[in-house]
Amino acid sequence: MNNLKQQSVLVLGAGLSGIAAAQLAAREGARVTLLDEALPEKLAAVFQVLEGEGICCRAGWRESSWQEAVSLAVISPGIRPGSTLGQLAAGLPCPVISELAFGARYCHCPLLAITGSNGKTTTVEMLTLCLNAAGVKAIAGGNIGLPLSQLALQAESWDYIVVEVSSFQLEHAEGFQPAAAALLNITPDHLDRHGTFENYRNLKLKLLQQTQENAPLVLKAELLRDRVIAGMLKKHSLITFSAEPGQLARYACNETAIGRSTTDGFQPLLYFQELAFSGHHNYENAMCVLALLEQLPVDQEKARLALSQFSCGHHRLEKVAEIGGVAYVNDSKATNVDAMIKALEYCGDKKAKKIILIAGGVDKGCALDEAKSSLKMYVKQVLLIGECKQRLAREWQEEVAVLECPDFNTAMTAAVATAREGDTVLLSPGCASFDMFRDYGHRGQSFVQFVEKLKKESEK
Ligand code: UMA
Repeated sequence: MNNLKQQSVLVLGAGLSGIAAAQLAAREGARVTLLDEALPEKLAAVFQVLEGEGICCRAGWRESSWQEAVSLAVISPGIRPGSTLGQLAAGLPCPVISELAFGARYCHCPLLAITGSNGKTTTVEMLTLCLNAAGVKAIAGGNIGLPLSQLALQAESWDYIVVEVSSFQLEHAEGFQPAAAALLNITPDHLDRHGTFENYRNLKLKLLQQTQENAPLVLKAELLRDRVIAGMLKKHSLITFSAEPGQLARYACNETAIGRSTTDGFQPLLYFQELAFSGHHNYENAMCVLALLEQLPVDQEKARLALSQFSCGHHRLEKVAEIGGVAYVNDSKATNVDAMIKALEYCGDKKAKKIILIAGGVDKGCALDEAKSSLKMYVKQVLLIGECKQRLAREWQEEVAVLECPDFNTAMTAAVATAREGDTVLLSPGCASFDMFRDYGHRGQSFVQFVEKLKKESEK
């Protein structure tokens, strides 16, 4: 239902997604009601603006049902199925769609969707940079922070929107049909919300399954070893990539370069020594970008040059400083265990335990076993923070020295006291940040501020 004139639309959640969706529905001529569970004081300022635009806003919502007639409901990604608004959505007689799927209906350019457990934001940033460098106009949207509804509201137009897609946004995303889609990897994440790994995996796969007919689908070759995944995608034509030696993938690595496998052998495209980024995980992100670019009518050489110059953003394996021979690395963006393992492998030295790791936060219900061998191999001391520190201590204490800290500053102070020349203090929490910080950016910024203060003191 694209024509919303005189229709009644209910928007659930008044964060970035819900506000933009409500404004978009109103622009399309709908009568819009926006509901949020947060207290009225918190939303007063924004609700005043929205009421002025004719949107009916209700804060402090506590009922799990809705009595009035409604033609369509748009749900924000942060609303869990079991929550008050989640239950209200489940009981509605009308279609319920995610903000992602709703916004996409009104974005009039091809959408290039990227999902996965780790590396989504980096890959979206890489592809957006490459497209703009190749002379086409592209913008990054979705989970990266700019809802598609907000892009649809803007008068500006783009040749492509590169969309970061989260598993939350894929609930109720029927009808979201990007022009191309990529799946970087799938490792356990957000199981506190999705219940089982299978549910989480199926949501991620849904993105590939529902793309437009003949749309290019890019994915990590290893995923096809899983018979369920291979079965689910058997009707699709797939472009694979892998940085692991011996994988049969269209995009791969040799000792010196990232390249394309051809019938004549290996064609190098980007030499490692010319790249501004490093790490296996980033090589795979870059391969995914090359695979998507190959499908688009853009100047490939200009795009590849831009890709080689890409440097990773803040909070992702960002070396903040070196003080007294100790490196301080901010990897606050590692919000699951798999990302933490990648950080340990990236910063670690197989010959000696040189990492002082700060981990912990909100437990997302993921198995912690996989981290054990990396912790044992690379880590001298783990400093634990946040809600799940006791569980982490119990799980890891046999492999590595662990210390539970009452707050972030205590953990940082203990890290500085423990570190010796040649060591790395690594913030790679493997958990979400919401118990102690606004978000992972705030957590990373707290790390950076502490390190900058330490640096100033060391220079006195
Ligand atoms: N709310 C309720 N009831 C609930 C849950 C939320 O009323 O049960 C209300 C809150 O009071 C608040 C609003 O809903 O006012 C928040 O909505 P939201 O949580 O959907 O957040 P948005 O501000 O709309 O941001 C969302 C994404 N947030 C989540 O998925 C949790 C942002 O991703 C995304 O950048 C933004 O849309 C734009 O697309 C953040 C995120 O943490 C960065 N994503 C997860 C991740 O990356 O791991 C998936």
